[in-house]
Amino acid sequence: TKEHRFAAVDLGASSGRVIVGEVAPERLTLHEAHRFPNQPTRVLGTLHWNIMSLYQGVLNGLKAAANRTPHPLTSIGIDTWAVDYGLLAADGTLLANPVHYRDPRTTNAPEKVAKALSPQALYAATGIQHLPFNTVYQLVSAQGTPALAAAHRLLLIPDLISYWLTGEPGTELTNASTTQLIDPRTRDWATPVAQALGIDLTLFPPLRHPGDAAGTLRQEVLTETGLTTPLPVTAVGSHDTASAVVGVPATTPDFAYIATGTWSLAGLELDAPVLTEASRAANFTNELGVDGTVRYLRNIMGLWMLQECVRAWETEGARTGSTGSTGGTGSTGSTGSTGSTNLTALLQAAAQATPLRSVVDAGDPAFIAPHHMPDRIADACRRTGQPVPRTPAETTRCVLDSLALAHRRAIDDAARLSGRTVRTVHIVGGGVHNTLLCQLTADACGLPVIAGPAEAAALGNVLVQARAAGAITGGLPELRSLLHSTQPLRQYEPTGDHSAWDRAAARLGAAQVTRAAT
Ligand code: LRH
Repeated sequence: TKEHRFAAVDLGASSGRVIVGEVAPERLTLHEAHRFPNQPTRVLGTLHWNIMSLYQGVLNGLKAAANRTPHPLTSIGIDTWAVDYGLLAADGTLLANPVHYRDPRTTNAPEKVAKALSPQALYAATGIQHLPFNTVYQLVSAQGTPALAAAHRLLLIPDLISYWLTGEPGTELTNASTTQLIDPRTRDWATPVAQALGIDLTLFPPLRHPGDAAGTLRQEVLTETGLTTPLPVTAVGSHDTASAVVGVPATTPDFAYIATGTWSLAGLELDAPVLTEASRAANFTNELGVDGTVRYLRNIMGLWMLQECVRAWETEGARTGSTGSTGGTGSTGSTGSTGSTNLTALLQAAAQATPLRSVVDAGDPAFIAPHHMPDRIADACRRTGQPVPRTPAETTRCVLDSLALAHRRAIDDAARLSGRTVRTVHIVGGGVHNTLLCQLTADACGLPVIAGPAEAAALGNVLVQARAAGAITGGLPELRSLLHSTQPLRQYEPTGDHSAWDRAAARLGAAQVTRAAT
C-alpha cells in the first residue's frame, strides 16, 4: 500500500515544531523535523509574540522536512494556541505585531463587555468559559486603536501562518470558537453577540472546516524551503487543543482527556454543547471540535506554573551565582518545562516531598500573568492558612498536587454537568513526560490514567490531513484506534489513600470561598 507523508506545523506557547507523519492504513510514525523556541518579548509595556521569528521557524521546519525525505509531502497542516490574532491592511500587510494573550491589556474589558451583554447572555449564546484573554475581550480592548481602525482583515494565528504560506485567507472553525463569537449550536457566527459588542464580523474571512483545502504554497515559499510544487495546505483542527483531542488514543466512549502542556485542558468530548447556568457558573467551555464534536472542558493553569517557577529560580540563581537544585538553562522542551537534567532531579525531589502539604487553586486567573510565580504560590498558601513551601522541591510538589486536584475537579464537574460517566482518563501532550503528574492525576481521580502520546496535537493534525487526502478512512473512533495500535502508551493505576485527596479538595474549597470573600 502507498505511504503518505504529511507535515504538521504545531506552535505551542513555549515551542514550535514541524513534524512529519508517515501514514499508511495500519501504520503511523512521526519524525520531528525541527523544533524552535517561542519567546515572547515585552515592548513598551506590551507583551508580543515574535510572529516573524515563529514564521521563520515554520519555513526552516518545512525545509528540514523537505530534506529529511526523498518522497514528496502530500500536504501541510497548521495548528497553534488559540484566541490571538493579527490585523491586516487591505493589501495584506500586517498592521501590528500580534499581542500575547498573557498581556494584561484586557483587564478592564470584561466589565465593559458586561455592560453591553450580561455574562449569562454571552454564555448562553457562545458557551465559552470566561477567560480574561478571550478574543472578544482583546477586540473590545483594541477598540479605538489605530491598528484596529485601519484593519481590513483579522486572521487568527494559525490562519495567519496559513495565509503567509498560501496567500489564501480563511477562518478555521475549531479555533474560531475560542473567539467567543461562534454559536456552538449552529457552528456559525454569533452575529447578535458581535453586534452588541460593536465587533465587525466582516473582518473575519469565511469559515473553513477541518479537512477543507486551504490553498497551495506560494512560489516564494517553495523557493525558500526546497519543497516541490504544487503542495496543498489542508485545514486541520487549527486550535492545538482541537488537534490534541483528535490525538487521544481512546478505544471506548467513556473517557475524559487532559491535554497538558503550558495549559491543562481537562474535560470530555460531547456531541452537543452544554449551555446551562450551572455550566457557566462552573466555568466550563464548549469549544468546537473536529467532526461536529464539542470540547467540553475547563482551562487549568498547567505546567506554566512550574515553567514560571523554574524561570524565577534560574534568574535568582544567575543573580546570586548559585545554581541551586534547578540551576542550568535548559531550553524549553517537550516536558512543558525546561529540558535540563536538573528538572529530572527536581521532579525526583518533589516525588519525595510530603504529599498534599499545601495546595492552591490551579484555576485561579491570578496565576495567568508572567513573573514571580513562587511568590504568588507562597502568597496563596499563606492566605489559605496552609504551610508555605520552603524549597523548590516543595513548591514543585505543591504545583503538581494542585494540578492533579484541579484535573480531578474538572473531570468530576464535566461528568456531572453533562450527565456522563467517566471510566478512563487520557493524558496527552507534553505533560505525558512528567510521570509524577500522571501518577498524581490517577491517584486524585481514582481512575486509571493512560498517558500518551506526547505529540497528540501533531498527530491529530496529521490524521485529519491523512483522511482528507484519502490515505486513511473513518471517523474519530477509527483514527483513535490507529493511534492506540501504533503509539507508545503508559498506564497508571490509582494508588494511595483516596480520602487524602478529598480532604485536600475540601481545604481548597474553603480556600476558594475565602478568596471570593476577600
Ligand atoms: C493551549 C491553548 C488553550 C487556550 C490557550 C490560549 O495551547 O490553545 O486551549 O485556551 O492556549
